[in-house]
Amino acid sequence: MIEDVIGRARVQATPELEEYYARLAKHGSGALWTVANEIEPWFPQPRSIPMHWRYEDLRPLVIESATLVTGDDAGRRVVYLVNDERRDVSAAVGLLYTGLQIMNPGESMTAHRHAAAALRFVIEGEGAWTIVNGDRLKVGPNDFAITPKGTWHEHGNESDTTQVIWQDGLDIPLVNALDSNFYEVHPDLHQIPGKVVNTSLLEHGSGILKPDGRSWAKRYSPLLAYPWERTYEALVNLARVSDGTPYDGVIMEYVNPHTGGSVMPTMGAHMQLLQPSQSTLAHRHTGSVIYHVTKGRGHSIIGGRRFDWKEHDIFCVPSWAWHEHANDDPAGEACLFSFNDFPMINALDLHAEEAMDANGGHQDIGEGALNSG
Ligand code: 1HN
Repeated sequence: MIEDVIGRARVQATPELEEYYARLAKHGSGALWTVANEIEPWFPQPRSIPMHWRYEDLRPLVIESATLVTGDDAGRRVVYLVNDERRDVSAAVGLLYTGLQIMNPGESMTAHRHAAAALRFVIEGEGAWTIVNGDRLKVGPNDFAITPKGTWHEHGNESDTTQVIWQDGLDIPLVNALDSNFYEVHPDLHQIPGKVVNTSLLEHGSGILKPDGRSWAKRYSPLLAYPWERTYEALVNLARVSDGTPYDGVIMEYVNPHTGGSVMPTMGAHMQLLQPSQSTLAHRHTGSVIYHVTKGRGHSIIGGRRFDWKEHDIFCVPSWAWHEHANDDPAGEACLFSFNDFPMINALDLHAEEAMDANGGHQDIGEGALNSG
């Protein structure tokens, strides 16, 4: 890619240079000016495209998978959602993975752990449980749970009648891109859970108090499950006193109660509420986001394309793509769950953000893309 700009690579190829490049290649080398403009874009060039996955399309296919393979053979029975431009790394957007996992009544999966971190957002079914490092969590629709890096985990469905479907979110493409992934099957195939269910919620989930004299040195949240009722209550309470942000409406982050920071070092998660007929302003930022429509119907315009969504649909916003959301229901609110790679973007000081102004121009609203925060 030649750019006729001073300060950018603008060498025209000649037969002499081509012959020189061929000799460099033989020695495991190359001329920077042939690739410099590609590897140093003026602004982010995500390969991922905005995508929308309709639950009504995917649900029958997910249910079909439960008759095609056993949980034991599949390891986890998951239909994963993949970005058209990121099939090579099994990512839904950027370096984030997501999928829909189904468990039949009475079924359970074996215990394992990996360097990739995982999160779950429950879609349907009442009997789901997961054991994370010995803590048995019971989770129902719209509950959010985490399986941080290196924690032993196994899941099941104790219902006699209904299937469970939940959304998995993982940072696997990231961890693989960093060549840092490890995987282990539990030596006993199963953990022995503690006697009390949802221990982490009883210990760390009060929201206003933290246990005295208890230290927590790990990099992830000691709270492993975030029930929907309390999430929704917090959101509605905030909506009574705040309009939230112009770009996202009333939005709250699931936090590590010990630090107030993100739930895990690589991935964060939010729940947001859009008031009846509310539409937000467009902005763009570095970092990738995967949304799950928890409630309501509306649309988002992402990278200039309109996606009409309804309950349980999933869509993604690639890094640096303009996006805005609208609740199209004049009578009811809409809620969006989302997870992202912001903790990592922030840890690496790569956050940049711009707002679109009324004339379609843009305005920096971060610390400046090339300044250090
Ligand atoms: C995993 O461990 C689970 O434990 C789900 O439920 C999906 C996708 C890729 C790698 C590991 C699970 C996964 C996964």
